[in-house]
Amino acid sequence: MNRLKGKLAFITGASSGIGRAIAERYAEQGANLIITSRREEKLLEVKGDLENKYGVEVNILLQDVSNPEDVRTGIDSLPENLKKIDILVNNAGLAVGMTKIHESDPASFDRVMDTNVKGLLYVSRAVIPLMLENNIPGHIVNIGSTAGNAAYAGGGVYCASKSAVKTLTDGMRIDLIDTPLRVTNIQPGMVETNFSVIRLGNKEKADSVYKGIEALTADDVADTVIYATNLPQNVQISEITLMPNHQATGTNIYKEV
Ligand code: 8X3
Repeated sequence: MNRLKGKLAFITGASSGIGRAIAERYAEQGANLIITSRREEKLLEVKGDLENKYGVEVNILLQDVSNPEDVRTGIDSLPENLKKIDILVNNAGLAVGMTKIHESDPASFDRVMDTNVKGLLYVSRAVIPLMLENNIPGHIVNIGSTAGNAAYAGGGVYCASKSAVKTLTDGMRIDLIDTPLRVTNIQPGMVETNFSVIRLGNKEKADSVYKGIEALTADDVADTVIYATNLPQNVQISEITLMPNHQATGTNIYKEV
């Protein structure tokens, strides 16, 4: 049963990777979209592609989630019909490098925490009240990570940011316990996207991360988001952890050599 047709989904970081795949899966189900990112050209490309393929309405919102003013004014300026958001997917996130905390550039701490943690908070702070005011039985999906369950070498800050996503998701679910809103944390393990290219600075290094293991694809993650948000209103998935077949935990990975 398709409960997503005609719904309005707001997806951050939707110009590429997991965010773009999530946008496409919602469009495929007949949902209309608001997609956000800092990259207008990319957003326009996604909009054109999804509108052509699926005949849904795709609205773009240019915003840097780590800038609270940008987030607030961007969402305030949406026309009334686009303020009736049914599903918020807090996807925007990144990792910077694989270095020890005491050897890292302090600016990288800000980049990771400002996007993965504070960005999620700013967007949620703006969107959740709209769901409540409009009596919408909304759904908040936060994209966490297996990295949120335990730290690994060179990943201290990124792992901490995803631990925060896990705790914030639980906090939101508690805050919204007496409302129809549902809150879900999706925790993917290894997913092959541009994530590692951005993190490590080049494609060769990124390729070596996924060598010897069939990683998840962005579509695999998107399917899980669709599953969690298409369930009947009385079903609230608190957390889904998904990993490739040969990954057992965030740090136990079997690679064929
Ligand atoms: C990203 C997964 O394995 O790089 O969230 O930490 S991993």
